[in-house]
Amino acid sequence: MQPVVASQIPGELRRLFGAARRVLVLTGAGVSAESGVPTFRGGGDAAVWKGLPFDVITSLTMVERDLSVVWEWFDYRRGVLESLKPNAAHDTIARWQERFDQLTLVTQNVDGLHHAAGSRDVIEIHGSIWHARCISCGSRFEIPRQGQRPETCFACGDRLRPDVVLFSEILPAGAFELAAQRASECELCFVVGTSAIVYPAAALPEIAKANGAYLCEVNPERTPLSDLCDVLLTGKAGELLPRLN
Ligand code: BJW
Repeated sequence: MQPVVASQIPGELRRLFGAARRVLVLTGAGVSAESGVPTFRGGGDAAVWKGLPFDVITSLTMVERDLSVVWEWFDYRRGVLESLKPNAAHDTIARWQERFDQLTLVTQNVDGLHHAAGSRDVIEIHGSIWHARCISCGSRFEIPRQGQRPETCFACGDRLRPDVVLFSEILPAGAFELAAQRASECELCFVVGTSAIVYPAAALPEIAKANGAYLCEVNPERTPLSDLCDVLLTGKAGELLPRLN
């Protein structure tokens, strides 16, 4: 069946939103676009990260070949993020955790803005720009908002890299498994601000749908997932999500 395309909240979605107990939200770069965070691939008039193509710089090859260039890129991005704040989409999703028996928030974003908005237990399936990880022993360290980032591992002394998931790398232990479990249990699934081309993240709404969930995409543009959805809310997340409350 073709999805309903809407820029206002359709009655069926409003009814399900009122009745649902288990809800999963998958977010991507578009949810942070209205905070001023550039996206990776554009869409919805969002700004795009500039510089080296991100899939070159965020590659395992680059980590192995020139870790200092990779750090330069992530230091720059943390610098951009320092002054940015959560927007109405982050705030709305954070409030939903009080509304539903089980609200699972899975984000592909590494920017920490869901935490900043007050969301708890966020499943960060692509890691966090605010953490570093040892290339040898895997120990993780928080990067302070102010001051120096740690250069070497406090546990074994080896070099640190950004604790983010690059192409061809596996996701943080247990993160996808938990997200997939919650996707298979949810009644309502929101897919917000993602181009839905990066797997396995993009498989989560597919799992939800296969297990009977109602699927709602929130995006100014269509994605490869759109045809699977029950409703497409066409527009900006920060404008549309608050209308559900
Ligand atoms: C708005 C808006 C507004 C604008 N409101 N919306 C199965 C099939 C095919 C391929 C694979 C597969 N399994 C694995 C792969 C390989 C690969 C993959 O998926 N490749 C595809 C590109 C083809 N996946 C992996 O390698 C993953 N690892 C893995 O699977 O390990 C096991 C394995 C290994 C080897 C072989 C097989 C299996 C790891 C993926 C890691 C992704 N990493 C990155 C970088 C993170 C670090 C960093 O930040 O630099 O994650 S890539 C980049 O893309 C980043 C993002 O999280 C991710 C997704 O991007 P996102 O969030 O969707 O952003 P955009 O920019 O693409 O889209 C923005 C959207 O917002 C647009 O739609 C706009 O319209 C919209 N928008 N304004 C709402 N206001």
